[in-house]
Order: sequence, then C-alpha cells, then structure tokens
Amino acid sequence: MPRLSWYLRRSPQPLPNSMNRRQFLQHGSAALLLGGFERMLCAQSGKTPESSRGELVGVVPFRDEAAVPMGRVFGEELDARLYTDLSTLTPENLTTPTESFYIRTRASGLLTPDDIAAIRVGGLALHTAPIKPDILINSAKPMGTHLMECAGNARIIHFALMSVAEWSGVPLSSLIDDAKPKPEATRVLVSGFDTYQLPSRSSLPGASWIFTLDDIRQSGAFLATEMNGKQLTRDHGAPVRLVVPGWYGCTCIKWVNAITLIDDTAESTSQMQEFAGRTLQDSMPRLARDFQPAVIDQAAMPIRVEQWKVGKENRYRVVGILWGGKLPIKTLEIQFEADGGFVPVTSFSQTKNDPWSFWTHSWRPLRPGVYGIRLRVGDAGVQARRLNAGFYERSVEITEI
Ligand SMILES: Nc1nc2c(c(=O)[nH]1)N[C@H]1C(S)=C(S)[C@@H](COP(=O)(O)O)O[C@H]1N2
Ligand SMILES: [Mo]
Repeated sequence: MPRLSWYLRRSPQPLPNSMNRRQFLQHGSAALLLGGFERMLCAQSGKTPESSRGELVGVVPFRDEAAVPMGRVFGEELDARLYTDLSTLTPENLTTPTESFYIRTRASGLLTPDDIAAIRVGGLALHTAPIKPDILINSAKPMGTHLMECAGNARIIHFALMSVAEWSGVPLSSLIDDAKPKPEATRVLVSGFDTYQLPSRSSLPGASWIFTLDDIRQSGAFLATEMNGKQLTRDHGAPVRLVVPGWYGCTCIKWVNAITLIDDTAESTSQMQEFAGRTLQDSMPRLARDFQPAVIDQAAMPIRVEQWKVGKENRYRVVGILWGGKLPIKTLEIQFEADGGFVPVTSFSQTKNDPWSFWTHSWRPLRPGVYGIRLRVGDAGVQARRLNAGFYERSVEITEI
C-alpha cells in the first residue's frame, strides 16, 4: 500500500500516539479529529475547508526533534520525565488524562508520609497552626481547567512538557488570610519536600518559590488536592501541590510542606535562581522582590501537519494550539519560511488564554523543501517574548506538492 509506506518512510517515530497510519485510521482517531475540526471550523468561519472533502494521507513528522519516549514515565526522582503527546489533541479533548499529564520530577525515594503529614505555617503571621492535608482534601472545590507548562519545555522533546487538567483544591489566599499576616508581611514562600536519594544530572534539589500576596490573589493560585476528579497521584505532588494559573510549572510546588509569610527583604530561593533564565528574568536577582512574575506569555505552535489528497491534488493542513498571555488575541499569523512573509491563520479563535485553544491553517507549499513554521501575534502591544524569539518554531520537509 503505497500511502502507508510513504507515511512510515517519513516518520522517525510512529505518529500519532505510537500508532502507524493504518492503526490511526482504524482506530477512528482520524475520523474523530476530522469530525472535530469540521465542527470547529464551521462554527468559526461558516465554511468547510476543501481539505476535509479529501482523504487524509498522513502526518508529516517534524524535523530535528528527538525520538524520545512519549506518554510513559521514565527515569528516577529529579531526572524522571513523562512527555505528553500533543500531536493528537482535539478541540473535544482539551484536558490531558492524568496518566498522560507531563511529569518533570517523580516523588523522591526518601519521601515518607511523615514528611507531608502537615503543612507548617510560619513567618510573619499571628496564627501559625499547621494545616492537615485532610482538611484541604475535605474542603476542596473545583478550581477550573488550567494549563501547566515547564519553563524548560523545548523543541527537541516535541514541546511535550505541557498539559492541561481540571483541578480541585483550596485558594491559597484564603489560607493566607487564615494565618493572619502581620502588617509587614508582603510575600509568601511556598516550599515542598525536595530531598532525593540520587544525584541529578540536570536539576538542583530544593523546591520553593516566593510570590507577592497580590500575585497569589490575582493569579487565583490554589493548593490542589485533586486533578481530573481524582486525588493527586504521588508523582504529581500528593497530597497537596500548588497550582498557579498562567505561571510556569516551576512555581507549582509539589509535596507542599510549608507556607511562610515574609517581607520585601527576602532572598530569592535556589529554585528561583535555577529557573531565572527560563522564566525570562533579566539577570539573576538576589532578592525575591527583583524577580518578575514567572508568567507564560502569549505563545502558539503547530502540533501536527496533515497531508490530504483532494482528487489528485495534495493539500496540507497545519493544526496548532495557542496559550498563555493575558487577553485573548484577535490576529494570529503564520509564516512558512522560504515561502515568504506572514499570513493570517485561516481558522482560529482564542476566547480564553488558559487553557489552550486550537487553530488550523490550510497550506499549499509552493515547492518541495524544508519549511520552518513560525507564528506571531498580529495585535499590537502583546507580550510574546518566547514566541517572538523563535522558541516555538518547528520544521517539516515537504516532498509532494
Ligand atoms: N517539590 C517539587 N516541586 C516541583 C518540582 C520539583 O522538582 N520538586 N518541579 C517543578 C517543575 S520545574 C515543574 S514544571 C512542575 C511539574 O509538575 P508535574 O510533574 O506534576 O507536571 O512541578 C514543579 N514542582
Ligand atoms: Mo519545570
């Protein structure tokens, strides 16, 4: 079957979700994807793209991305990872199942129930009774669907350190209020258990982050006890982890064991220093007050490039996501290097910045070759530092036009 061999020949790793094209089609995934996109496109633009009347031939793999294991956990402790396969995302399935949600550190071999039996409350506070996780578990409320992205996300690993879950928990600001902060308390240090058996190749032990009390309120940060309707798993920080909507994952401390109220003289933590570059700090500030909020700017990238046959003609459709930022954007533009400048993405709408939204773009490459695919925001004044630096660029080789 020529089409299948075409697909296999060009896939360094089976895509999507470790299925070859035949399985992909048999699985009904293609139909699912198409059904979803047609509906989305109709809802958005009132017309059906020509490609949806054709046959899906395959998915063109991204170039220069490593053959890393997807969707399963590997490694130990600080060096453990689980990469989320974003190539199969659909508008109907916006949340990542817990077993596929990315993991950046697995629970320490040294972590015992005693280490997380209570969250210490201290520092510049009048009411410093420790908080028992059971109290939080029993009073947890739905906290919404939020995206988490590791600041160390990268092209080489398919940008797979990014996932979305539906969370339950307790707002951190209400626990801070309960602690009765003294007038001089302006910030909060959230710490988690972070001592390991094994030395790490790439990460420093010690997990804690300092926030202003305003940051906590404005972001809606919460202590999470559940994701996707079930109690947190051990590797995702059970019994209690911090989630800071709109901020990078390095601020979302797992195995929380202390909440400390502090003032403006506090030094930045080792975790803040480790992530200073990746959270786009200008330098390596010594004091916590000189850190910029570790927020995720508006970003966008392709997750899949589909090849279609319409009659005898080849058509391509680029499918992608956009996330981050403060306000929904109106104009998203795409560039196929070598083919010239930026053009508007044919179908997109962002109604919320968190979690991610979908976009699709019909593409007819002018000639065979290698194309870098880049996106940019058309609206003026939108901060998109990583996007504008080319961080989320991906590339494909087109051989049939
Ligand atoms: N205690 C502790 N919390 C931690 C970390 C850690 O190593 N130790 N890693 C942080 C980083 S860098 C990220 S991206 C997120 C990842 O959370 P996840 O593994 O549940 O996806 O947890 C954060 N919280
Ligand atoms: Mo991270």
